Amino acid sequence: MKPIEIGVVMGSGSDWDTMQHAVQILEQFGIAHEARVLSAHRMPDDMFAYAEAAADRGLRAIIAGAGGAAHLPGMLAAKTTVAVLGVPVASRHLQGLDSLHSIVQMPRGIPVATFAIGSAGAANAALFAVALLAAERPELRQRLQAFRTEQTEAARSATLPPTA
Ligand code: RP5
Repeated sequence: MKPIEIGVVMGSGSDWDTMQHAVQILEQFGIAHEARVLSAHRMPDDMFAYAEAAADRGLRAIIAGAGGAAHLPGMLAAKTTVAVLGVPVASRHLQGLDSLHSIVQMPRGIPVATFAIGSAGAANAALFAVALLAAERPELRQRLQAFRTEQTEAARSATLPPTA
């Protein structure tokens, strides 16, 4: 079995609908990954243990999704030098603007790469992780380019009104 390279963590099982879009991309590119719930507020000790072990476990990046008072990405970043990619999950009352502000406003010195609210952000965080790995793997770079080409062709062949 290939060693896990990317961790996908989320503050609650209720974040899965959004975060599954990150997992789908990693599966599509054949990247060894894991997905688990890791709540900053409900299981803080587990969160710190995960962050502290991340580098020694060989994780290359952690994609962390959370909603509302979305402290998970920032607190993971506080405890590891592994790259943390933050995904704001849409919250019920504030539609994820709270999540976005919580994740993006990190103090200087502890970066979290922050993506769009919701499923596009989750997918893009995974594509970004693939791009990081592709820096050292030409075959992955080619697959990423093929993904872009396919997307371009789909956009070019779009008809109006849209069908699906
Ligand atoms: C956050 O609180 C989670 O990331 C989730 O987006 C939000 C709501 O969690 P649940 O109450 O649905 O478990 O910590």
